[in-house]
Amino acid sequence: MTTPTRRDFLMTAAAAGAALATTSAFPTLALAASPVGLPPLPWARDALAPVISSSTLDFHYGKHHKAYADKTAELIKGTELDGATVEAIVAATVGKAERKALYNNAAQLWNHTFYWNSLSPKGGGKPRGRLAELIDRDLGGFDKARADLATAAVGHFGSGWAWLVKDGDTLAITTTGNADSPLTTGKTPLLTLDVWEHAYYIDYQNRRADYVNAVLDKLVNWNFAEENLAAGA
Ligand code: MN3
Repeated sequence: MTTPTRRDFLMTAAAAGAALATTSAFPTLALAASPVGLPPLPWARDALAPVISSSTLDFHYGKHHKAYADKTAELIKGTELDGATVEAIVAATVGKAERKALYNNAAQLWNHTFYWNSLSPKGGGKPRGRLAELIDRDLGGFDKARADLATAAVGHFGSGWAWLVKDGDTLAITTTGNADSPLTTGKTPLLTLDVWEHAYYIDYQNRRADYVNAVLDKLVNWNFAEENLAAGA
């Protein structure tokens, strides 16, 4: 299956109105068709320490992520989007000023679930297989790709996200601001790093670079990126 273009995305979003409960706008992703609600973390809350402490997760997952999930559920209640997947809600609300609050909360609900899966207590190391081959081909090899991802994450101004994506047939590193994600521009997300201050301030205060480098060294889940690459291929 090819990566959806923006036109495909918008058409899918429009079509989503007909069958919102079952249609995902992003069928190629490993995490497609996410129900509204707070999903369980994929590891124990203290499993990422000391790189990311359980105190950070108490707030980041237990307060921030939960609030995005709760607010999304509240905002869809009694609307035509009640029962829709998170992906379909993002698709149906992106770019619509009157639905900005729902878009922001649903997109942040999705982004955080994707972020938790981008981390693993057994992470770090290097990607393998086809992902490693594409990193060599498109991003100048692992060391350069890792450095460029760190530079993008550290250098992003303000709140947002750094991503490894597949853009058409090519891997790329990109960032998005606030709640935005590559989903809505037709790119396939493979991996993300949250660079909102709430992701690192308890553990690293203002030292975003220390957080980013520690995550890339110890937690980044290349297996998840490989799964997304395989699912979106
Ligand atoms: Mn966050």
